[in-house]
Amino acid sequence: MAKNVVVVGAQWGDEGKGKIVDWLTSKVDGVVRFNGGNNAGHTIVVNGNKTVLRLIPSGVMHPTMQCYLGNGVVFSPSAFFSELDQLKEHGMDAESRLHVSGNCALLMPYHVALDHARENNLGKKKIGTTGRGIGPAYEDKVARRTVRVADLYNVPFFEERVRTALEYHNFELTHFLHAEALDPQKVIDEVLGFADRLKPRVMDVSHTLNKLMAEGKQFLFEGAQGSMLDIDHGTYPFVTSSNTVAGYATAGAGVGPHHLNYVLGITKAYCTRVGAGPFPTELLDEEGERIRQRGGEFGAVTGRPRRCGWFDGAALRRAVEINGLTGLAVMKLDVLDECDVVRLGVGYKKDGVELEVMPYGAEEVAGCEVIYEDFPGWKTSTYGIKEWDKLPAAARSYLKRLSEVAGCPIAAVSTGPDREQTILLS
Ligand code: 2SA
Ligand code: MG
Repeated sequence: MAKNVVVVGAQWGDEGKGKIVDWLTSKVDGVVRFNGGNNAGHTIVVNGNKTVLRLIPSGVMHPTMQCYLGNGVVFSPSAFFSELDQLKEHGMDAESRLHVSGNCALLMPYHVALDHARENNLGKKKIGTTGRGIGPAYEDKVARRTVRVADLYNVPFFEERVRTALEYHNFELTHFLHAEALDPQKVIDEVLGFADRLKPRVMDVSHTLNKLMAEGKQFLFEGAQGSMLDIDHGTYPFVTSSNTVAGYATAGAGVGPHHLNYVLGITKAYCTRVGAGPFPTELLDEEGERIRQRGGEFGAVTGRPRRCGWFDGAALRRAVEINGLTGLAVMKLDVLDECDVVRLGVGYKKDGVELEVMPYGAEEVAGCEVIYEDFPGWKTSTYGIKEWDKLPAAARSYLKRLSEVAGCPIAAVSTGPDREQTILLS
């Protein structure tokens, strides 16, 4: 395995990154999150109990793994400790293995209030956010009005910054969004209430990673959401508010690009999306419903049913380019086992012109028609298959063409939720 690996979603999130991260984690010394916040969602089973990780890296499941939250993450102390406490309830005490950059922007209670109020006001035009306050938290960071984790330990400074920020946000909440104002003192007390417990977890993550890398330690950078939700490259404005592409691992963790040796893109053998926005290969019929049921396609954080459709080659090709993907992991092949015909989107047509990659922006994507190639279904179970040669010939042709269309070799195929239910190709 290459030294340091970045794992990113190559679609709209929920590609199954958690399983791959869990599997790769056994080969590294630490796992690093570099973007997003508690809008990620990964369902895991701890001692027979289901729990959802949102902010804490999935690598935490390995009992000795060190986990880092880089500066690119928006950090909610309440979400962080409620996840840790849940893990503890299930018999896993992971607190001492988690390290949080002092430079993370804090995700504050008013960010959550703003997220909800804005979505309510958008009505039919809403983005379909996770309601966790992610957009407003990044907005404050870029506007240079945020408070960072390190600011919790300079109380007068923290208080003054929060009061100023809330003056601004309360005006928006009450005047534009018809929502309730928040009490600054309550917000200050609530968030400062986490400061003591958090203190031993705070470190200079960038410097620590650089020092450990110099000693030969290896890391896995765990991306959240997916490439088509990237703030710059996704289906804007139906995107999340951070960069989700592999390149952001460097800015969001504070390591140089030369440290990233392999970029693994995770894709499903089909496609899903949660929230609003264009989805050219979406299936609105029973076939889509069958995929949803067979694939268990419901949001891990919000429980929302995910929209389902065929694999989208134009979107994947874009993902290969913007991430510089070295290899693909194709997940959930077995979900397609019962399809009579499996359709593969190989490109788009817009105003009679063929497009190789998904165009930028939701408006541009909306007018695209998908060019499909149809493959006969294999109509036999691929569940749990561990060798390429044991796959039905029809499934192999489908995957070969998928890789060709994407312009990226397949490194792994997943045929079930367990670690062992994986075909390794490189
Ligand atoms: P936000 O909350 O501001 O990041 O939402 C903006 C858009 O980004 C999408 N988004 C996601 N899409 C898929 N999965 C995500 N994580 C959870 C999961 C989602 C869940 O893993 O299941 O449980 O519902 C995620 N996070 C953000 C979101 O749908 C908006 O389209
Ligand atoms: Mg998810």
